[in-house]
Amino acid sequence: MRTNAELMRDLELIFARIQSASLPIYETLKQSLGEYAQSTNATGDTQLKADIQADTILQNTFKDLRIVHQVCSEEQEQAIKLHDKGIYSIAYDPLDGSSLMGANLSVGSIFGIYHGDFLPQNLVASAYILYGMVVGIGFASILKEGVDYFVYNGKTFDLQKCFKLSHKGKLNATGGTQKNWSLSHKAKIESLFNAGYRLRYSGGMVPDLHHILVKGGGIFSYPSTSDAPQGKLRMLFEVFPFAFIFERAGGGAVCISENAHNITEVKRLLELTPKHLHDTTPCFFGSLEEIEFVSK
Ligand code: AHM
Ligand code: MG
Repeated sequence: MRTNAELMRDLELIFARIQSASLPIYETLKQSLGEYAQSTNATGDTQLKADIQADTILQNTFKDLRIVHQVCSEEQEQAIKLHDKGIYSIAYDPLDGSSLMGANLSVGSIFGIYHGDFLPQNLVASAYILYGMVVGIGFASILKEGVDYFVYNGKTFDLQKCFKLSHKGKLNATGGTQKNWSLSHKAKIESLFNAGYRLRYSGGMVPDLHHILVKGGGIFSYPSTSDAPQGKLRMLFEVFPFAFIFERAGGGAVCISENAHNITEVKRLLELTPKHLHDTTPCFFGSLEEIEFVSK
């Protein structure tokens, strides 16, 4: 195992690479019109040209970093081995929510940094890049509580805030096709709205979860539905990194399994074991009060 000083140095190296990759990806987005390519990715989604460009930028970003053993991308079928003696595995979604680009909405990149193999217990840090009016980066690690948020000022990334969630928030970001929700999920969401929660859902996981972090609380859900019992969001590329980030911010992150009427099991997302790189899971991220409420 690494000492804290060694881990800090390694994470600084990886974070510097993420920062520098964010700028060419942002440039790519500014030149792209949300144009589709002729290809599909490992999950069968039609790719945008920008998905492929962002993926290539990130592959090149980590390629010569000797501490990285392997990387794996939402856009690739298999993990890519980089350095035999490397000790970290990095999983990333190069451009999450890319179908929103045509509508000129914000999109993001998501990173999970594992010491060893791609298992949630091995996560040592997570990051997301948000491409909006400015480029912002959230970063959390096992070395520190809270989620540091950096904003690019045209020259450097300045630390703007350390996000910590309140026990309870006001936002409700609800994903999935509503007609396919379970009755119990429908009832929970309705009672949150009846209690005064406001709907905030752009359809981009990065801006939607970032919004909750900025406002200090609330809940984001992408549940099990009758058409997608295992949800939509991928464990390695989207769910585990944000579960880690929400826990570091003092909130919770759970998987709720349910049948048409009732909850059958509630588990911490970071205790799940993926069988395949592209496995998905129902997921709930939020402040502790809301997570407790939806878990009952
Ligand atoms: P993507 O990786 O194909 O872009 O899909 C992920 C996105 C998330 O950003 C978002 O939370 C979710 O899919 C939205 O799905 P839906 O349109 O079903 O609400
Ligand atoms: Mg994605």
